[in-house]
Amino acid sequence: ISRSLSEVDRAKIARPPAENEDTLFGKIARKEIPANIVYEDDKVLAFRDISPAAPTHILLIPKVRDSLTRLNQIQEKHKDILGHMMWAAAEIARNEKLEEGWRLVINDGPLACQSIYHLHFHIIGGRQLGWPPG
Ligand code: D5M
Repeated sequence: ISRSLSEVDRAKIARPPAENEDTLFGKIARKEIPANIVYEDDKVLAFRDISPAAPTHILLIPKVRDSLTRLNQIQEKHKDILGHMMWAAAEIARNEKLEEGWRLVINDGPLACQSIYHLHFHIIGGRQLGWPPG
């Protein structure tokens, strides 16, 4: 894909992969490629975003994708892991001392600029954030 395309244009082109198609975050979850990990338990992994949008920018993923490509695709069987991810996000924000304010973001699908189809929460904070987002 041409480098001259804007980030938005590239995100529009990106389409969800097939169920069995691996992603970068699958490789990070299996420790096949390095990441700056800030939190881990048996179900989830959190690491610093390689291209931070704020002083704190952490990505939180389920270790096993199990058809969790994007929020739009969640099923009833995912309720436990999604609840665990919400709890872990708050725990990470507390660890990062973001009590003055922070944001939890899920970019769901092409128009929201989702670029990696392994569900991930963005934990963003450490500065005054603007609203509405772009
Ligand atoms: O967000 C995908 C995010 O993933 C985006 O903020 C960049 C980040 N990213 C991409 N590659 C890496 C690696 N290797 N480590 C850490 N962070 C990474 P989305 O919501 O899909 O647009």
